[in-house]
Amino acid sequence: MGIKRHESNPIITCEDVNPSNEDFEIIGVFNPGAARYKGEIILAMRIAERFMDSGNDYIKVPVIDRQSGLLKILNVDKGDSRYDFSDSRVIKEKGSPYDFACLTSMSHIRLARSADGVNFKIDSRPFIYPGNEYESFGIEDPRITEIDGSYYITYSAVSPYGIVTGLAVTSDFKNCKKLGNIFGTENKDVVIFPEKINGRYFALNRPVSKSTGDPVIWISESDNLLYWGNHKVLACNRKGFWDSKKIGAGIPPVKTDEGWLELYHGVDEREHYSMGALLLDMNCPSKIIARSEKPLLKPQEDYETGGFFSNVIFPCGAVKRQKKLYIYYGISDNSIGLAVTSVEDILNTLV
Ligand code: MAN
Repeated sequence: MGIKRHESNPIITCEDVNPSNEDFEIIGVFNPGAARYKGEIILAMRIAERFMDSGNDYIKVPVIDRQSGLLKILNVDKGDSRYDFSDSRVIKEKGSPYDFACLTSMSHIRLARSADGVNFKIDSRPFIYPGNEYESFGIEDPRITEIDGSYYITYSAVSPYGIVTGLAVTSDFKNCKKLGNIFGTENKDVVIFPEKINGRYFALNRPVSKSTGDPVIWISESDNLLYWGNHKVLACNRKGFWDSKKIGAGIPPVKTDEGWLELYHGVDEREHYSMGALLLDMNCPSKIIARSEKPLLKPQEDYETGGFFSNVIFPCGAVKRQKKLYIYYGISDNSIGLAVTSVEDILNTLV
């Protein structure tokens, strides 16, 4: 059967979502974590918003004030030659060693619910909103792992301190509790395995070294989901392949008869994001058994090669439904796509 994009793709777009604030417009609904809850499929989606433009001279950047926790506007003069506006996602300061001075939008996490995994009803209010000083530029890219009836949500928290990974937990998808930062700066793309292995929890994560080394996937262990250690490199980028520049974990690993299946994103030299798979040893997940030589999904449809930041396939969640695997992926920082396959079909592609 292979892997098939759903005919209704993109299944969720900006038009389907109402802004969290009357001064905002939605510029992206993407990179969703996924879970099964009481017979429904739930998506935790990243919603990116910006102030509606009121003039041509300034970019009104939304930020959360680090002291008060309230929303405020940072006005950045479009004519200010100190800044570089060439990347739609960020504003850079020319000559600065940092990747960005601030973002052009602010993200929060919103839920969508569905009985069939295709048609979703979207909550009108945010589920997790940026609030503390580590989240002042927004919170992004949620992944959900169910462990013993609790749903743990990891997300990237962005602020002038850098990007860290926060953890939140819910048991009913109504109330949610933030548990703090589980990985420090610069670390994101954190996915937690759904059960203990040899008595310990495991998580994949993606630190970015500023000294030397490319962004690659690490694996870490914990006794309690809050404190992580025994960090090891799991998988590296591969020169000459579709994942040559950087890689990051995508969905929380899925248990299969042959080991743990991880769907991850890889970026090539053109800055195109594609999806591929890793198969990890069941009892020793720091050991790779097999890996995709070619991407399982690469940007090719019109809606994938356009968008806010084009050519991005960014999986963050998958659920099993009627022997199929429903994979939810962010499309070009703009909308949500669904790809349907089976675990067996993916395993058959791995070498
Ligand atoms: C980074 C993150 C993601 C985003 C991609 C593509 O990896 O910011 O949220 O989807 O870049 O822009």
